[in-house]
Amino acid sequence: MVRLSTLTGAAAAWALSAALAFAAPGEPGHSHKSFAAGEPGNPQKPVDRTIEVTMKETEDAKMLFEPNHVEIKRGEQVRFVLKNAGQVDHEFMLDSVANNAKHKLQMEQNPDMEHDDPNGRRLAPNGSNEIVWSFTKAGTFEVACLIPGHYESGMKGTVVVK
Ligand SMILES: [Cu+2]
Repeated sequence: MVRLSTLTGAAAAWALSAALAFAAPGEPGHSHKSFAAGEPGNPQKPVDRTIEVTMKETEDAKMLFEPNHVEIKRGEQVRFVLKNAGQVDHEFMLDSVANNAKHKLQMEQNPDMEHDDPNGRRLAPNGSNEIVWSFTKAGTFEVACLIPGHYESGMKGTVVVK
């Protein structure tokens, strides 16, 4: 009985060290990215609202989102239906002002950077796409186009979650 438990203990210790060895740094783990403005929507659940957002340039050389201000109740799941009515690519990035500012700097250094973020879409002219987003957090967030020069030309909007 005593010998058996000793053996079992040794085997358990070996198994534990082996497990630790396999979990050593460098193992490609998947991290759960967290988002400032809530979280990616759940396609199994119905959406509470659909909001159409048009991206375009204007004749006086501005670029914008229409609408550029939306108010949402915390807990709502929203479908953003995005349309690029302009003549150049545009993006829709939903994030905190701080995260968009950081991301914008990265885009300035690497204008061709491709991203496939659940909180953003890039649309070619005449393109359309959508994002279903769950607004789980209250706060004031930002929608921005981070293609160099576009934000400065007016491509930003606010999303207030109450
Ligand atoms: Cu743009």
